[in-house]
Amino acid sequence: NTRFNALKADAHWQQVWDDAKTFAARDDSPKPKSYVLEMFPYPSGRIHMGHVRNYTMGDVLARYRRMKGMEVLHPMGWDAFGMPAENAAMEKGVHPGGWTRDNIATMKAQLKRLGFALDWTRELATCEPDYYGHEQALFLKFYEHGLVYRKESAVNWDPVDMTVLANEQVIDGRGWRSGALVEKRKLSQWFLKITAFADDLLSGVKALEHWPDKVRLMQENWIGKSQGLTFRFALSASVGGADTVEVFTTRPDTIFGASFVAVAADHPIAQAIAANSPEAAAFIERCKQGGTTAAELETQEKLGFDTGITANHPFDPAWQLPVYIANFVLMDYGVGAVYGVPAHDQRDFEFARKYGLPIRRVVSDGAKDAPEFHEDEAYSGPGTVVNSHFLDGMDIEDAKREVIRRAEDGGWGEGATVYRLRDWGVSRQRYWGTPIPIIHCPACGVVPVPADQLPVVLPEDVSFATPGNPLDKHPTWKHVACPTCGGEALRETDTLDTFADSSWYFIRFASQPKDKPFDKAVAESWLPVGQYIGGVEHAILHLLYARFWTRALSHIGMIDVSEPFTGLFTQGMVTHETYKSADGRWLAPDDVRDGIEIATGQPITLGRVEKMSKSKKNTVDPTGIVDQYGADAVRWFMLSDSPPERDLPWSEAGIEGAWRFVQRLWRLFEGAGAGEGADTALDRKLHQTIAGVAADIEALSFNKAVAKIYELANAIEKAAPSASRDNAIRNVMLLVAPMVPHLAEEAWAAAGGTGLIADAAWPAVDAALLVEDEVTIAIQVNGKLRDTLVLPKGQSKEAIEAAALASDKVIRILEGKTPKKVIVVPDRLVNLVA
Ligand code: ANZ
Ligand code: ZN
Repeated sequence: NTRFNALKADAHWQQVWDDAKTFAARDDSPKPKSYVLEMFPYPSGRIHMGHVRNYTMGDVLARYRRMKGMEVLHPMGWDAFGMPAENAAMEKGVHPGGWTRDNIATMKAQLKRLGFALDWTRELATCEPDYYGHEQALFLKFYEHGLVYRKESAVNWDPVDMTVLANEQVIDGRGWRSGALVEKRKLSQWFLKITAFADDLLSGVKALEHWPDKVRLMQENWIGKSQGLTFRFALSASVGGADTVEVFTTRPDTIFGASFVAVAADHPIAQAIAANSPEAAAFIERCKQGGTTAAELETQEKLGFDTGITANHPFDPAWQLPVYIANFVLMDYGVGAVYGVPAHDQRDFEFARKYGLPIRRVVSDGAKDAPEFHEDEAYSGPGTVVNSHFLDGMDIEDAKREVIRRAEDGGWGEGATVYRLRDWGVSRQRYWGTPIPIIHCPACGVVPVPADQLPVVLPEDVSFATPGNPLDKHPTWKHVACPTCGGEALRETDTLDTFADSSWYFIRFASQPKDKPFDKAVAESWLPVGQYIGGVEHAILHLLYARFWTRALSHIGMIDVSEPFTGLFTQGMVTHETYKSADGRWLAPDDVRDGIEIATGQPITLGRVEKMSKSKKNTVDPTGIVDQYGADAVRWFMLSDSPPERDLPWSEAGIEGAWRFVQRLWRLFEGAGAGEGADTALDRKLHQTIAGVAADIEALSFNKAVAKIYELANAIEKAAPSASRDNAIRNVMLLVAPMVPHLAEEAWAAAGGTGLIADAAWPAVDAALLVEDEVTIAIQVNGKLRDTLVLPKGQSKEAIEAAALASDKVIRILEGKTPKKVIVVPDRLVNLVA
């Protein structure tokens, strides 16, 4: 017996696959095509265990499908633009490009070390002009077709650093570096018209049956289709020439629960009041503080300014509602004004508590329908309308329709289908992104960069020494001649949201000509991605944007695909114990041995098992582990211990167990000999395992496939030498080839297999061996179990009866008498009535 030398085998076979371009997908292949894709990584520095788990799953499926005779596209690339590169530039003084490309080199080597069956000939990085230049072309196509427009919109402005902040850089309303209170600023920004596809994106996601239900639901909620009503309240006094205020609601059923009307700080009514009231003006200034995210707005203290004006309730003009200016009402949503129903909306509830406004219940959840509301939070669930005159007793949905009908009949409001989804603001005031290919000319206005001037390349010589967008500060880059009039003009210095880069990379993987983003026919021959695998953290935005981008391309006739990913799987996280030192510092696994902090000799406290993260120091670097145990043991462990959708707790014991099993398989492979004769039970076990493992891999139930392979290995180890046993061993090589490919190649070569096992065919299943061919039949006399017989399956009633009557036990009980009646249930039981 020899030991499997994993490190040597890994290096050898990885070289062989590389040299032979084994996993390069052929566009012109006659085989059926399959596209397996894992979400491409952001090159942050090093590969982490989460990547390893994600890519191992995809790899097993890709290798399996190749063995099933498919032409598989399994590519890899880099989502290479983004803020961490700029942060590194500011903190370490390195260039974002250099930092990113170094990380790519490191991470690529790490991935190669794991032996993934990736088509590296199609590798792409979104930060290179040969990728983002095509993205600029697509942006301009969208522009041409009216799917791109420019609009004023609020950004987070850091008044100390004098820079625009991304939402994640605003922490508790303050800039992450300066600590200054963030202000809302209006800037002219580019938008993609995702709302034009709202209904289509919604009906599309409902039909994606190979997506997790929870992801579908998240997308549905994000799109948020609902029936709304826009209507006008008459005002007690006219303001700035208006004597009504228009509001938007999705809950017209709650109209009798209204206790105030509120307008946004930049609403014309608020502006008109501020013109004559310094207090109102000061309040409006105050509203400009704080971040722009929905989460920020949700948690911010709700503040209002009573304008002194009132609004008449539409169903009772004598009922006067105070009109406020409020910080939680947004100008760019609905019509920038609302009516508040404290009992049934949490924001309104907090507002009413603060300003002593009535809280009137108008929806009963069954248990409670008293008019006064004493709960601690608003009730926004379903129910029956109460305390609401003609709406009383109606279900809320019927009540909505009724109020809309009356508003339309009375001519004071209009119902409409509305979506929560907003257009996609893609302008980012940063350097490390795709330059928006637009030129602003004082004479001609907005001028798209002509196609023959693409790509608009990012300048390399930029400075991060002072705050602000380096593109804007660059001495020459933005100064260009207008393509239309030739006059002096300026380039757009905003770059595209990096979600744009990941919205079409899977198309570029499928087809990457030099002169255009993709070739229609070639891309269509691969798309849609049949199986997409990634983290649930991308369940909403990335998937929605990619679905939109694909639809937009299809809308303008560039590709005939609507849904980019027909199968989606979201894998669980890799977790690890956490450790804390005696004085409360997080400790890395390497800092701890047997409950003691190595450096100090102090006992540590064991924390919870949590997702591996740098902040908790509970990460394990995959490369160190691969160097110790070999790629196959790591791959096997990633697949074996937990269902793929669940968390996988990393443990030393787990990886060691995987390593031992790899060695055990090696000994098993070595133990094949020149056995003779058949072992039908083992044949049957083998074929059941082949079929079972195939079904499990197709269903991505890798841990179940692994369990079946363990069982088969046990059965082979127990079996006596036979031709069946040798055959089973050879087949195990094929069964494990997608999971532990280096071991499988090594064993295959040693056993004299032809070619690479990666190219071998998945073993065929003999259907006859899948069924158990013997059955156990119960023999009863007068309903009492007296004996059991093992008979070949499918015997005739007569044969079963004869066998039962021949049973020694039955003969003894019947004492020579002929039974009065014989009941036979084939393959199951015989009852003799004596
Ligand atoms: C009355 C009401 C009663 C509301 C109730 C909700 C619950 P979704 O469903 O997320 O689209 N709203 C409308 N325009 C707004 C704006 N510009 N800024 C802030 N809030 C605004 O939200 C629609 C609801 O958000 C609307 O329905 C409105 O409050 C509020 F029990 O009207 B509702
Ligand atoms: Zn011009």
